[in-house]
Amino acid sequence: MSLLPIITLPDEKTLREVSKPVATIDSHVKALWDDMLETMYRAPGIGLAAIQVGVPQRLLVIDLAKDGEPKAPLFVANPEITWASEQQSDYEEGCLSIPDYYEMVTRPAEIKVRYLNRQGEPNEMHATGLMATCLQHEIDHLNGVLFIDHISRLKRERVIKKFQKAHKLGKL
Ligand code: GNR
Ligand code: NI
Repeated sequence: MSLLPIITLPDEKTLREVSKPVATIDSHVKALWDDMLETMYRAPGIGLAAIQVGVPQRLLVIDLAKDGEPKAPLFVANPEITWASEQQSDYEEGCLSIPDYYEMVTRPAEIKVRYLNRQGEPNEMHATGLMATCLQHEIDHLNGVLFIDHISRLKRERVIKKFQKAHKLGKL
């Protein structure tokens, strides 16, 4: 297992890529999931999409277990949202690819997701609360979408500019 570097803004070239479905759950996919999980735990974060470590495949990991609780990793490949509730909910989101920035995002409160699990079997889950938010956040990453795309254009452009400026200053 190894820690992978997490890609952050201003690298939109990578973060805006649309990831490709995986054909089979083989040893390479499992090794990548394991590295992503270790990277996510270390960050720390509650979810991570493969594109955040530079791999444009439709893979993600989530673990919502709190400190001191037993780990509860969820390994997801090729997720598809098959149903979303009319009811919306607000959650203050952050992203490991946009460090130290948090904003309220409104999304469907409940969703159903079809995906392949670690055994390569099709599965469907009904997610609510933080799991619903986190799954939608991660599935967005697979489509090149960031949580700042769900906030006002003014706030989005401001945060992107801040990261562009910091990057240029760091490179001088
Ligand atoms: O660690 C994370 N926390 C979080 C909090 C609220 C909504 C979404 C998230 S996901 C984020 C990790 C991340 O960037 N995943 O892509
Ligand atoms: Ni994120």
